Amino acid sequence: MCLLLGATGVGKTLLVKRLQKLSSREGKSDLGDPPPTQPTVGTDLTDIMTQKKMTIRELGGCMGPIWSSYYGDCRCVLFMIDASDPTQLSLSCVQLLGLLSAEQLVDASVLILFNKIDMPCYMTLEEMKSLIRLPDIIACAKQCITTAEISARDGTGLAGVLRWLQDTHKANS
Ligand SMILES: Nc1nc2c(ncn2[C@@H]2O[C@H](COP(=O)(O)OP(=O)(O)O)[C@@H](O)[C@H]2O)c(=O)[nH]1
Ligand SMILES: [Mg+2]
Repeated sequence: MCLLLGATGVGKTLLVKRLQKLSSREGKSDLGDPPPTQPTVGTDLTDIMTQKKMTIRELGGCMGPIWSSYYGDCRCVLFMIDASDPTQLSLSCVQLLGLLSAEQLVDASVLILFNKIDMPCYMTLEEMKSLIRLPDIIACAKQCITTAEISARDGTGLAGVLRWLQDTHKANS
């Protein structure tokens, strides 16, 4: 089970829809218009078919206080940050520190996704790294942490996310 976490509206639901489409079309890159998404109330499960079936559980952003009740058998975490919203960055940083310090997630692999880089005024990876002191966070964390810049809207970086999921899945099974 892979958890997909992040504040409300960062693009989690759109990402899983895109990954689902991408994995079922094997390499054809035209994703088409972004499908509409509804704010996730509670939690959504999505199966992604690659060589093996993978289940991604999205937890709605408003469930932040009880995310930890889902950490039990989780070896893989996607944590999403909205790169176009400076006002949400401090919340995301606190959420990230919280999950990295969770006892149950010490063995998990973590992929931090900076989404919405198609927006005209997005923060670059370098800017966000220095704003939340990401190198220090990564150095202190017990988990193996990877970062990626993506756009769930236009598809930038999504093939890399799929590859990371496959590799992590293989390593854990
Ligand atoms: N411009 C842009 N909009 C996005 C991107 N990803 C998601 N969105 C939009 O952000 C809004 C919230 O997306 P949603 O997937 O419901 O966010 P969630 O609350 O994290 O599940 C929707 O209107 C999406 O179309 C992106 O990469 N770029
Ligand atoms: Mg959602």
